[in-house]
Amino acid sequence: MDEVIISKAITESYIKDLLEAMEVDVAIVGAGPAGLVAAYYLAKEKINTAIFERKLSIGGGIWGGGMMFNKIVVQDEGKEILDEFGIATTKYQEGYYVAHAIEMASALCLQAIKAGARIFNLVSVEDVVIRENDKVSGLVLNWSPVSTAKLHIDPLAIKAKLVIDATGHDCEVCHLVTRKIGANLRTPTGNITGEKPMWAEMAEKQVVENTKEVYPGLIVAGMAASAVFGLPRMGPIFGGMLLSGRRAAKLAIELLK
Ligand code: 48F
Repeated sequence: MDEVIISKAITESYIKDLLEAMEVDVAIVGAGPAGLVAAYYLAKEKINTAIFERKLSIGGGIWGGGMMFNKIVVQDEGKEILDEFGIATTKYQEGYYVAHAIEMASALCLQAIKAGARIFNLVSVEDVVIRENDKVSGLVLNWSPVSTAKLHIDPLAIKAKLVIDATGHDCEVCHLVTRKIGANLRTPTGNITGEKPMWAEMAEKQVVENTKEVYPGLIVAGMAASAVFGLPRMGPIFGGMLLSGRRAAKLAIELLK
């Protein structure tokens, strides 16, 4: 065993992946359920897709289920997506199915990778790249520990034909765009409206309907869509996140044409 060969294998293969992600069709920010599902459906259609995730672990809010009970609930439409990913569900009662949060996080991640999406963990998106007509055209990246340690280190950038903000409740990419460009988002107020209190049924329906291109080059998915469009939150039912991710992928494919 040669330690240097091991080290070269890691660095060379990582750099190859990173170079291939520097000009992508779709860059997804956040590897929660919405981002992972979007990545899977895009990569399955041979769309060059990369996800950038701030944390060490992939899966966002899946792992803790509801209040750390590591189970999640989906409705009929959500179950169809879990079936496609090979995730087991048990029927609780008509229209309500339970899945294991850890199985779900692992399987979404595995299937996104197997479909061909590249996932970069420990990478934070700290800015967007803007081109003609203020179109979002890429991302500015840095290692997550750089901001944690408050290090003064410049980032790197990638180009993307489309960006999906799947950063959850914080809708970080949309915040960057409104703060830095003073942008008019395609929301009723032109701004980030802010999430409303819980109403599961309404929230699940509306999050899918509001998975949209919210700014030129920028699609919003999952809880980020709820926050941007001022929708109610849904709590630990996850069908809306899965369906929103699938819709974001479909929309991206249409826009790329
Ligand atoms: O929060 P998250 O799971 O978002 P989601 O896919 O799903 C929401 C549900 O988990 C749950 C819910 C369902 O009922 O309400 O909350 O909409 O995943 C978002 C991911 O984005 C990462 C963050 O670490 C998390 O894993 N993230 C956030 N900001 C950045 C980021 C950033 N600037 N750069 C990279 N990753």
